[in-house]
Amino acid sequence: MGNKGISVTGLVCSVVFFILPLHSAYGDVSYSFPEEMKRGSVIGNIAKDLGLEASRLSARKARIDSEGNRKRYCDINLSNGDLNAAERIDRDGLCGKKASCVLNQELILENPLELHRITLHVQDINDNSPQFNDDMIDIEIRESAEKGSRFLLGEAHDADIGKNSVQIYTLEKNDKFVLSVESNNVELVLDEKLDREVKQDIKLLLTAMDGGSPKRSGTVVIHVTVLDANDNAPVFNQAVYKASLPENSALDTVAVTVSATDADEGVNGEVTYDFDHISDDDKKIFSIDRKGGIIKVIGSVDFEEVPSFELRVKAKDGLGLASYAKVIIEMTDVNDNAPVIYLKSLTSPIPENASPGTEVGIINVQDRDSENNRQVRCSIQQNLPFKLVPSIKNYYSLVTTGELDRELVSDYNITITATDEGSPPLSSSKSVQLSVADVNDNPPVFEEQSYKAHVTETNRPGSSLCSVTARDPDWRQNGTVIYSLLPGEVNGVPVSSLLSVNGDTGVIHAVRSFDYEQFRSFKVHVVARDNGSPPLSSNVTVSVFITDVNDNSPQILYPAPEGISFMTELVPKAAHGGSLVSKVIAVDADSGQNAWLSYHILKSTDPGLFTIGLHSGEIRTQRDISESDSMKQNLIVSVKDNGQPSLSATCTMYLVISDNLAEVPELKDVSYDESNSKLTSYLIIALVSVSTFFLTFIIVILAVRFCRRRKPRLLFDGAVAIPSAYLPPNYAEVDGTGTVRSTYNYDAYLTTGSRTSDFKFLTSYNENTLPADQTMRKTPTDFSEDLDDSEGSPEVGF
Ligand SMILES: *[C@@H]1O[C@H](CO)[C@@H](O)[C@H](O)[C@H]1NC(C)=O
Ligand SMILES: *[C@@H]1O[C@H](CO)[C@@H](O)[C@H](O)[C@H]1NC(C)=O
Ligand SMILES: *[C@@H]1O[C@H](CO)[C@@H](O)[C@H](O)[C@H]1NC(C)=O
Ligand SMILES: CC(=O)N[C@H]1CO[C@H](CO)[C@@H](O)[C@@H]1O
Repeated sequence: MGNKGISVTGLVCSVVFFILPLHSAYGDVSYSFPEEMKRGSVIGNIAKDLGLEASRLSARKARIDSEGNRKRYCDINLSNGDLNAAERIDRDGLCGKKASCVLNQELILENPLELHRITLHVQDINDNSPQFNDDMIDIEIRESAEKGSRFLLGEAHDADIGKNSVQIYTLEKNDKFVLSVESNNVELVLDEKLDREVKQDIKLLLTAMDGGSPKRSGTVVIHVTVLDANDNAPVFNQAVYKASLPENSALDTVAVTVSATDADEGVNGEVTYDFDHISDDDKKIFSIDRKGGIIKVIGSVDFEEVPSFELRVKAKDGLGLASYAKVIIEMTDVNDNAPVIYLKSLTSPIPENASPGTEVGIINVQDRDSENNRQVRCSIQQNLPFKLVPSIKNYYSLVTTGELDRELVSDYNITITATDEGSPPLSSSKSVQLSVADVNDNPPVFEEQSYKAHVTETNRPGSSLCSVTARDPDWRQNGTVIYSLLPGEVNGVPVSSLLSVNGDTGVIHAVRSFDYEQFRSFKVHVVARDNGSPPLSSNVTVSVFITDVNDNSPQILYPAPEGISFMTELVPKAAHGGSLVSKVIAVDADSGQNAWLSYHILKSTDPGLFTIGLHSGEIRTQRDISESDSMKQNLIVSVKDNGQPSLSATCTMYLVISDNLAEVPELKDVSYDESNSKLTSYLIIALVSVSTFFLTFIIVILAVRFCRRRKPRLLFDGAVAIPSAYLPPNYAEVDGTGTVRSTYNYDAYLTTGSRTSDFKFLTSYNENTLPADQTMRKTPTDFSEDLDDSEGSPEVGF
């Protein structure tokens, strides 16, 4: 075998690729040549290489043979000794992955038979590209695969060998995978977690490249399918849901709909909703639809109770991944609360003299709604002297706007109306009762401007003359009227001794009998005073007119009554008939008819001689005086007034028919007893002295009483002071103005300070009392008669 030759020519072959004959000392030759030479290509000249004569080759029947029955790869050109490629020689097919591909051929020569071994070294050329088994590599990777996971890929094949075989793999650039090639294991390594939801299919181009020149490559598509894992929790489309819901919304009103999506597939992506940690209260108000995420109202929602709700909702997928969102439901206010009025304070009653602007009450208004719905306006009805003044916040002061007058309106019903500004507005009202307290602001007012009373004289003391009435519209004691007389004097007489007024009823009584002849009318002032503090009063004039009664007998002034003086009239003897002889002069204290006097001769010595003028009282002769007429003529003349019944007086007229008084010796017969007259004078003087003494005594007593602090109340401030202590028990107290302060009867029956004295002082008030001068002119008999009269009038009580 030509092993040595091969080794010798090995270097040559590597340097000069083309055919080189390998000489062998013993006639072996080897050739090295690339595969895939065209048929007929000259491999080498074997004749030359073996030192044979080319011309003789044919003769020697040179031929190429192969060992055994193997294929013959080359032929010999007998004409020139070239060795030609008998057919295409594919190294890859003949030798596969063998590192050297050697074909053994033999050259056979005859004449002489010679056998030469020919070794053919077939060299590889890069005639094959790397090739993958399939066009596409399908890989399924679960998205939950961890980083670094490896996935084996099939390797690429290249029929060539050595550096013409697959040298490098390259992976299309991507961010998920890298390639790992270790000892022919080509692996896909996960470099970053997959997310099916981002990219479900990934296609990558894998290229295998050989090291030939030029390089050849083959590719395959790696199809990565990312399988789902429940790696996605549901995701709400809002982190916070805000909704507003009017309060009092009907049941089943949708408040808000939450929505979450889950990127996963199938059961991994099925989202259900629920509340998360919800209070029991809220649970009664809201429900959530598990599938739809619709939050509905199932209870009553009241803004005033809960103005807003904050709920957490949970969205969960089939395998339990959950996420959460917040739901804020703001209630919107509806004007469903009417304002409420609270009366915080009230000054009632309020005095009627409260000045305008006085605060009488404080009102507070509250509305549970909010915003405009709680803006409240307050008002009271018109035409009241009150108004509401807004104060701090929702407080109002109720103040007066005008003068109050309890006598006009004593109670007010103030209706306070509060209205809010909602739409529609709600309102409520409250009525406040306010009463007005009385103030003594009205004086009593008499019903008439003045009063007139008519009373006949000699009236009974105590009889009522008239009554006055005054009204006072004030309340209780402020309107209680008390009547009294205004102190004063009438002709020097205190009015209290004339009249008294019943303090309660206003009935005016006569205190004593009036004497028309003393005064015909008088005026008093009656005061009506209320009981307020301070009291108010007014007064009215009461005119008392006294009407005359025939209580006075005619009084004969001339001739003077018998006993005081003795008078005679001289009638001249020569008097003719009709001549005026004398005149009876009489007066009557009464008036009118009661004082219209008529004169009559009751009795005469000679009835035919004298007449008297019926109304003139003139005594005239009826005829001429004759000698036969008696010298002394007495006439008893009666003087009558015209009252009903009439009163009369008589007198005796002594007439002497004579021309000379001296001629009347019988005059002594008719003259009164001188001593008797003197006795009468003494009697008068004595009486006057006693009276004077008595009066003085009384005045002294009075003075003493006044000096002692006037302690005992005086019954009258008039002429007589009587300590009330001495009054009988049922005698009423009489104040200084003569007012009887009770309904007790008042008795004019009065005594002096000493009860032991029986002297009835009534005469002081008796109508028979005359002025002192008149008294002086009275005869003792008159006086005693007067006393008798008074004794005889016991009906002084009334
Ligand atoms: C005031 O209102 C009350 C009840 O509303 C009623 O009884 C009373 O008579 C009213 N008074 C006046 C003066 O209107
Ligand atoms: C009477 O008026 C006075 C104020 O002048 C008042 O203080 C008093 O309360 C009133 N009396 C009554 C009963 O109203
Ligand atoms: C009586 O009334 C008049 C007015 O009516 C008044 O001027 C006078 O002062 C009053 N007198 C008394 C004492 O009250
Ligand atoms: C069969 C064959 O190739 N014959 C060739 C041998 O060589 C001569 C001359 O060099 C050629 O002319 C022939 O064609």
